[in-house]
This record gives sequence, structure tokens and C-alpha cells, in this order.
Amino acid sequence: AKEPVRVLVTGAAGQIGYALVPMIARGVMLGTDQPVILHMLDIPPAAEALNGVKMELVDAAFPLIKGDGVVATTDAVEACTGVNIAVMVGGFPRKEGMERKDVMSKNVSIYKAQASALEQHAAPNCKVLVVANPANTNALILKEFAPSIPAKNITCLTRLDHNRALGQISEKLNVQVSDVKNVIIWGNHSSSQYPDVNHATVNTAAGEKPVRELVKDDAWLNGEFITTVQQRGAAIIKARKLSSALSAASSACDHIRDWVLGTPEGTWVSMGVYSDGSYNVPAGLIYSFPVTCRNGEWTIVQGLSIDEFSRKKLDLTAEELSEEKALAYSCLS
Ligand code: NAX
Repeated sequence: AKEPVRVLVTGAAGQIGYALVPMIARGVMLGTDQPVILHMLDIPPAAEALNGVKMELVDAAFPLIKGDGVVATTDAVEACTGVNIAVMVGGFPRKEGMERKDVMSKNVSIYKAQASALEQHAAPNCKVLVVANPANTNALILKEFAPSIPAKNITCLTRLDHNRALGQISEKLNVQVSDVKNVIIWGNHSSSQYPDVNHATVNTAAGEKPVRELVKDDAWLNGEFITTVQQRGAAIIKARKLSSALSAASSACDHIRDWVLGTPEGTWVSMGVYSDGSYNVPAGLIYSFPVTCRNGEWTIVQGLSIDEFSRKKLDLTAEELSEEKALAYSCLS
């Protein structure tokens, strides 16, 4: 039998946490033959609710969870100790009337503290996925304050946006979503992101065809498609009176699964990763790129053509991230 993998979920008493932990326990994230030990962290006001989630995990009798396989705690050090995968869902939400700087400041202090806990106590080579918003900048702060964790191990979630883009194309063309691939989310997990279909294809009876050739509606692809993906989070909040949870949890599993187990041949996915300057994106930002994964490591897909329309959009979302970075740093002083 495989050795169990320790998976940390912060903010585990929240709504994404509630959707995510059973997926992990069913093997959606790491495979149905991979035992897991779940480490769940939340803050003291949520301690009782967190304990309730732990009780339900026991009650669900998931076979991949070992007898003592759930840690539920409000102590970051206990939560981070020995973890191989860390999914950072906990954060300070933006409340009505709050200044951007105040929200940033709260998250900077959370991610600074949790960076140290991970750096000192996580397993070597721990892989980190930041989900909590502002996801890219929280990941950057985590990276800055955990200098001994390799930058390539720290990522943020844009797979939900990627999956939303696949979903829109699949609805438009009335095809299986699994036949659509190679969309790209560039940049920030915010409404400045750029969902790019210029290299996306659909698997048809006549072979792989470019999405643009099949949709035959550039106005829709350059307009409504992009705004729908950019605004999807807000549309879910409007409809559900709560933000995306099951789709966020499912995408977080996709992100880690592909990172650890690899992307299929000929397929890339979008991940927020530390920029090395590829595609003239400023180095030193956590920016969403197309990546392939193999042997537990991601690589940015190189050499894709970027037209003028796309170039502007890549730059715009990079500018927003540079501003967020400056704001985050201003919260440190
Ligand atoms: P909830 O408010 O339901 O849950 C957040 C949980 O985090 C709460 O239980 C809270 O007590 C806990 N928490 C707060 N501070 C903490 C800390 N310092 N340590 C540990 N836990 C802490 O929010 P939920 O809907 O689950 O969303 C969680 C985060 O995901 C939010 O920041 C949200 O904006 C972000 N999202 C990111 C997405 C992405 O694609 N990157 C999409 C979905 C989601 O909007």
C-alpha cells in the first residue's frame, strides 16, 4: 500500500473547504489508490464548525482516510507539520465598504504568518496552492516569506477560470467539455484576466479543429465569451448569494492532480506561477500561464503566437498584478 500523503486545507470550515475535503478523501485530487491524512486549519471562531466537519469525515467512512487521518486545529504549526500538499483557502474576505488596502493588509499578515509555518514545518518539497483572494498576490507574499520553499512549489488557482472557459466553449458548440482543450487564462485571478482561445481546439470526428474555426463567431469569442468568463464569479454570487464553492473545490483538485500526476500529452492547463519573464510578462509576479506538468513539475508552454489584441490584454492584467504587488508591499512597512 502507498504511504499516506498529508494534505493541508486552510479555511477548512468555510464553504470551499466543505466541498473540497470530501473530494480529497475520495481520491479526486491524488488518485483513488492514494491514502491521505487531512490537516484542516481554521481560526478559533470557526473551531466548533471545523470539528463538525471532522465528525462528518469520520461518519462518511472514506476508505482512503486512515484511522487517525484527520487533524482539525486552529494552530498553524500543528496544521502545517509534515504536509506534502498545502491548499490555502483561508483568508480575509472583502466586506462591503472596506478599502482595498485594508483587505490586502489583513491577507498580507495572514499569508506572511502561514508562509513561516509552512517553511518551518511542512515536508520538504511541499507543493502549495493558494485559492484565497487576492490569490496571485497572496501566493506572492507566501513565496516572499518562505524563501526556503522553491518558488516553483508555490502556485495559485486559475484552473477554475480555465475550466469556466472550457465550459463556455462546450456549451456554445454543444460538445463534450472533455473534447475541448488548450484554452489559456493569462494573468490575474480577477476580472482583468485574459481568457484566450486562440490556440484552443476541439476533438471532432474529423480530428482536432481550432475553436475559432468551429465557433465561426469572432465577435462572440472576442467579446461576450471573454467577459462571461471574467465575470463568472460575480454571476455565481448573484445567483447563489454565495460565491463559487463546488467548482472552486473541483478545480483545486484538478490543479493538484495535474501538477502531481502530469498533464496528458498534447494538453496544457492554466496555473498561476512565478513568472520568469516568459511572454514578456514581468518576472517576479505570480501570473497565470499555460503550463504542462511532468514528474511533479510544471513548465510554461513556450512559443505560442500572441497577436496584438492578446498582447494588450496580457499587459493589462500584468499591470494590475504589479499594482497589487506594490499595494501588498506597502502593507508590510
Ligand atoms: P468562506 O468565508 O466560506 O471560508 C473561508 C474560511 O477561511 C472561513 O472558515 C474562515 O474562518 C477561514 N479563515 C479566515 N482566516 C483564516 C486564517 N488566518 N487561517 C485559516 N483559516 C482562516 O469562503 P469560501 O467561499 O470558502 O472562499 C475562500 C476563499 O477562496 C476566498 O478568499 C475566496 O475569495 C476565494 N476564492 C477563490 C477562487 C479562485 O478561483 N482562486 C474562486 C472561489 C473563491 O471565490
